[in-house]
Amino acid sequence: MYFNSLQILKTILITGASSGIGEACANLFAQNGYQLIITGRRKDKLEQLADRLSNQYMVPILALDFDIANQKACEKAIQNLPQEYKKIDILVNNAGLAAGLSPIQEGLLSDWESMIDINLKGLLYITRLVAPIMTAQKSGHIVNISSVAGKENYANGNVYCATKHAVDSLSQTMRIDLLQHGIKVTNIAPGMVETEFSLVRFKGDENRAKNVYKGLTPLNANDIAETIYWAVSRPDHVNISDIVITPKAQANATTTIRN
Ligand code: 8X3
Repeated sequence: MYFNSLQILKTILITGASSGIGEACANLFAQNGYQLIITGRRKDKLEQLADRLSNQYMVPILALDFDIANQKACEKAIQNLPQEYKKIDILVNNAGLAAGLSPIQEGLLSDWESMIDINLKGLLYITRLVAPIMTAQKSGHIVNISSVAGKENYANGNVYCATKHAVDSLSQTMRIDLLQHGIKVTNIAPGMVETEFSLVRFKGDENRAKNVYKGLTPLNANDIAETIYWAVSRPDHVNISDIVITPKAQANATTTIRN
């Protein structure tokens, strides 16, 4: 695929793109000819991804490494976008994490704060900066990555579930606020997806992380990327509001069947 400056490419901004669902989205959208803005905290991984995808798919890619939990850093990144990246068609609010799995009386405040700062405040900081770009264009699509933990609660999920419930709620209210501006909002609620998610939640404990998916086939990051791609590639008059997606072996947040 070759692009020249006369071709108008759609631009997608993906947060948390250095691994997992974000990386899979970057890959799939680059493959389909989108211009990418990828953000994350891990500069090396982001730049390697940008190099690989721009070589493989010949699309323009801007890699921005900053901490989404830092409001000033978000502002600097979005306000200083190069001219050719200033029109953003799709925002995928993907950056997020689970930290810890402890009962409320034992949870670490630092874990709670990082989940609130990234999953909730970071999503809001980026949305507050990108939504006005979309309202000025009178077009755009925001995809929020929530979770089955944003639909239901499970033991020890407390603050993680609360942040994902908040994302689910924000998807609903964003859809109302942005309706008159012609902007679509899609909420995606994945169940078990095997990425770095559990490794991060259990602070690098590989055995604990592996046990989460033991005896079942979890979703992979590409399953979610394909779902997002499908949702944003519907005809203009169609808005996909909300998708819950789980492995075949998972009925809801707390019910699985394992071999
Ligand atoms: C990830 C799904 O069930 O581990 O958000 O919370 S779950």
